[in-house]
Amino acid sequence: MKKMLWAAALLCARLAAAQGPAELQWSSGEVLSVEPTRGQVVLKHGPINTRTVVMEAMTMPFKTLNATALKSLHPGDHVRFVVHLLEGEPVITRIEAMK
Ligand SMILES: [Cu+2]
Repeated sequence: MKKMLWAAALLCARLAAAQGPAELQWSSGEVLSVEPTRGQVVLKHGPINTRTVVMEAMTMPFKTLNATALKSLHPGDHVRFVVHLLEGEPVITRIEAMK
């Protein structure tokens, strides 16, 4: 009985890791330029270490899934963002300015 509970708890933890809100892995950076019409933002980002994307700190352009979120961003803004590997390319799925 104890073993079954343990197995269930483990399974829950795995499911949570795979799809729960806790899965959001934020990275941080600074906006250098933003092009909402192209859904693109250039970030000077810190080290990224998520399940699918690992990078040293660098400056690079990112595509975003949500171009609307870019409209409120400006050069110089400090942001946090969630990046995923989509078709082999890092794509930002969430981005928001830090106050
Ligand atoms: Cu990078």
